[in-house]
Amino acid sequence: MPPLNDPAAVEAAVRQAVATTTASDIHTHLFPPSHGRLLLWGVDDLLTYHYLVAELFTFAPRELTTEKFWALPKTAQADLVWEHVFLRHGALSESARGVLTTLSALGLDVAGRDLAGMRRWFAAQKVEEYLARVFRIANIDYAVMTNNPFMAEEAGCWKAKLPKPDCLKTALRIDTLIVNWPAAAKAMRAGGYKTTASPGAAAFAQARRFLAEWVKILQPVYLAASLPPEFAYPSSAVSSKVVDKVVLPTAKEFGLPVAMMMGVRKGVNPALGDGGDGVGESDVTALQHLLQEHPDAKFIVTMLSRVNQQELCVLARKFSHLHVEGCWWFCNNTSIIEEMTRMRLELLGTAFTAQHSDARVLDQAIYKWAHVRTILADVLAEKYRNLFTAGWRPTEDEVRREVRSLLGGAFEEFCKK
Ligand code: RAT
Ligand code: ZN
Repeated sequence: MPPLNDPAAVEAAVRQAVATTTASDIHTHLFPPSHGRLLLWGVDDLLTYHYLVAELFTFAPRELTTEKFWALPKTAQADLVWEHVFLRHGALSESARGVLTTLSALGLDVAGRDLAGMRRWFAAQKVEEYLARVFRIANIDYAVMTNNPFMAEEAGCWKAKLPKPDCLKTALRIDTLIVNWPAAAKAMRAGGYKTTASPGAAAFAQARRFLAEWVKILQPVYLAASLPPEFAYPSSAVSSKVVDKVVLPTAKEFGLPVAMMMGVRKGVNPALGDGGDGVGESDVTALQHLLQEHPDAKFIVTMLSRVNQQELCVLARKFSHLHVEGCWWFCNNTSIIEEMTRMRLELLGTAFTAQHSDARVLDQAIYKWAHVRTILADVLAEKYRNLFTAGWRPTEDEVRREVRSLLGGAFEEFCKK
């Protein structure tokens, strides 16, 4: 393959590669269609996404209380979001624009503002075919789910061995174990494990057996947990002990990376449900100590606070057993994705994963990937322009290789090594 000898050809190759390279979506909240109502999809689920519910209450009149809202059926909740966020206030946020990008990509006429018509269109879709269609439009080969054995409904589906399509991979989610030992112990007891509410060696041994059972059931790509800003390591807190005595030994035994999503302040406003969580600055030295003390474990990390991003990148330059991924949740906004992606490229080259969709609603995979591809193309075009000025002449294949690295290739390499 010949080197690209003029800047316009380089830019065209970059834009083409970003637009057409298949991505792997390494963190979502999707479920197999066989798990029934756990898999959210369609316009009413799109409109009642918790990001949009939180936004609704920034606009809603005082009389609309969260109690009244939650008591409504889903279609009525969706109507309220449509009315207040879209019709009355212009749909300017990232999540609102995302709904419009998604509907347009599906061929629906959003300019017509015909919510009833869109509902009729969705009612005619069959979920299995629709899932394949969404993956095709988003151009993703697979999505990693979030599989929580501490949630009885989810656990029941796995125990019943319901079918799972190959394009959905599993991740064993263990927040409860790390941040709420009494609740985890109770859930494990319900599953027949002799875990006591007070943590100790015997209970930890049972927890390891529990995780081993779930590793066997799920065959996960990684173990995962979201952690509060206060997470400290090492420390005398139970969370630190659980990491040492249960999580890391399990990860090492089965050769699984530990994915940590750091910096979420849970339930800042519980009345908003899933939309009620906030963000706080994490202590990045907790991660540093984990990396220093466990060179034989692998960590995949994203952080929620914008101010943590540079420290995280610097750690990834120091420790090859750390993989940085995604612009998570409150960082999943155009301006912040752009800034983070540029900084990560400058500090790490392409040895990171640019984004995960975090889709809670199947259809969201469409907009989350469409939006990030636009930003990635602009940032990479700039970087390749600078390289051209410096005299470097890449080939089209090399450009494609680096784009794939950012869209899942680097993640797969990291998991293999
Ligand atoms: O982004 C979200 O939807 C959050 O509610 C969380 O699910 C977060 O992504 C997480 O995985 O904890
Ligand atoms: Zn998530």
